[in-house]
Amino acid sequence: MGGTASNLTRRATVPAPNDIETSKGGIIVHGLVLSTNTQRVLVTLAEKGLKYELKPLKIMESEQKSRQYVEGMQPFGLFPVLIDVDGFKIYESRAICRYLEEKYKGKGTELIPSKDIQARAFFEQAANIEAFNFDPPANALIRETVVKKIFYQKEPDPIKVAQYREDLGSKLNVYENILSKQPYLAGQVYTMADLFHLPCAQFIIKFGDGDLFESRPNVKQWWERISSRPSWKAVQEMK
Ligand SMILES: N[C@@H](CCC(=O)N[C@@H](CS)C(=O)NCC(=O)O)C(=O)O
Repeated sequence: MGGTASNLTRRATVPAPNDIETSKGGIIVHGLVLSTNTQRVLVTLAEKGLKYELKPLKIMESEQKSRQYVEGMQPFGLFPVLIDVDGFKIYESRAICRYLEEKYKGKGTELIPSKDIQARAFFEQAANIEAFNFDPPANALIRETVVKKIFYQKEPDPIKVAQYREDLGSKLNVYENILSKQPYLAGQVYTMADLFHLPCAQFIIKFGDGDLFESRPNVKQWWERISSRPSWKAVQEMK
């Protein structure tokens, strides 16, 4: 679920920021299990073996657009937001994931190479591939095929769907080439760059455009490799 065009001027009755933020000393995620950006954080927490509490937002009441939330949690009125055990608060899903990796380095899977400078550079390259090549057309396709239908009860525009499929397909052609030479986007090992793809790719597959992945053998194998990890299965089971 990408950002929706909720009415920014609508104000909901929500708990005061202190109530929203209250932590019993554990990690708190404010978000929704069906949100792509929340799932990105949840799968990172699973890979790191970290316990947390997911506090669902009342989106039907536009809680994320309330003044309390915008002022105290996320200035753009979006989610997820993570509050760490010491009260440290951070938003933007990819930034949250990177923070968790740095903060809990010794725990669970190492998701960002830290010792080898070239491996780290290849990770950054792969993370940028996801952010600037995969995410824009993937999100556009999800907005047209999923968000429009579920949140606005409107049928997808077939011309737009065809355009977004073509945009994403042309990027996945490059993925196909990269993944013919290495099993993961950054090289030989699974990294956070692969993980970042999981939520949007899963939505695209689930809502009828899985052929974009299936029809490219190396992309298909990569998808099977990254989506069969217990961390992602655990997030899927939360729905
Ligand atoms: N770049 C942000 C995007 C956050 C975002 O768009 N979140 C969506 C949920 S997946 C949201 O808050 N939608 C509610 C709205 O637009 O009001 C991130 O990665 O955290």
